[in-house]
Amino acid sequence: LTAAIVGCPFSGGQPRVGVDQGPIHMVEAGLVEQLTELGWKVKFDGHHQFEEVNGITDPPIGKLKNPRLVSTVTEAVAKAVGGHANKGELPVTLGGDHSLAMGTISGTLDAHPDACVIWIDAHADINTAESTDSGNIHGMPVSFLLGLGSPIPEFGWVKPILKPERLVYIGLRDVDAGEKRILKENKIKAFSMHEVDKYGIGKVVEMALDHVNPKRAFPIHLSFDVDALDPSVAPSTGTPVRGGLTFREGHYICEAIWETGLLVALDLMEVNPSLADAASVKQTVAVGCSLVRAALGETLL
Ligand code: DIR
Ligand code: MN
Ligand code: MN
Ligand code: MN
Repeated sequence: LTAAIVGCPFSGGQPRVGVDQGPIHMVEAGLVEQLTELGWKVKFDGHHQFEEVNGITDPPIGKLKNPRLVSTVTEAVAKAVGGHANKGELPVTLGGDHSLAMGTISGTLDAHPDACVIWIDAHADINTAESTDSGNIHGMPVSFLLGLGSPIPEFGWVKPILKPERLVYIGLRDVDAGEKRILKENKIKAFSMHEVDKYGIGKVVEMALDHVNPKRAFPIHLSFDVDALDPSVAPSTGTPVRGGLTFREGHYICEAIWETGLLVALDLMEVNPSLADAASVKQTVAVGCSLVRAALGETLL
């Protein structure tokens, strides 16, 4: 089994500097060695270099900030992830902000057209060009993948091939009014922190899988935004929201998806080592690595 680390030092989908350092910190913390230790053959050919796209003239399109930069970078990520997935390798994409998932999920669906997406996040990241308040594209990748909102020519490469019934959320607690409407209109299944409290994480993951993958036959893309975790567990992230998943709840999700035997791609996003004090940064980077290990089969016993 081969895991391919796709390091994406990119922050253009949101305004806070430093999230581009997330992947560098996770690799420096020993992630490659840790996965090797688990029995994986690990491919890591260095972090992706996006500087060729810096310096392009990139005024907003409508409210969207850095649209050409985000489009160029995510298209490159789609090719990288798709290339690894098409070779039967398991791409592990380290972010970087969550706009990158436009690329990672496009790459996964290129290799596995029937894949489903499990999106772990405090946020739904499903704003459209019309509904966004912030204009930050990391709050929008899901709408592009679903083909919602008016098409933007600069993002013409994104094939809107994700189906609403192949997507499920866990961990939501900061969803914009416009996003709530979009979720309802498209009948997208979401388990917020309210459902995690009500049913417990074990039942929630089972219900999420029953919805998105009823026969346990579809490949799974797991996109994990570290801000799904409570800020006391993962403080170094750009948009922390209190009342999040515990350390164990986050790990349980990763372990349960690994147990299905269906995981084909993993994203670990929004680790920002420039936010919070050194101890918090170390803790957040360590938790990020630990979630990746849990999703790649680090068993408890
Ligand atoms: C908000 C925040 N819904 C937005 N989104 C975040 O900007 O669209 N996503 N923080 O990770
Ligand atoms: Mn590569
Ligand atoms: Mn996110
Ligand atoms: Mn988030």
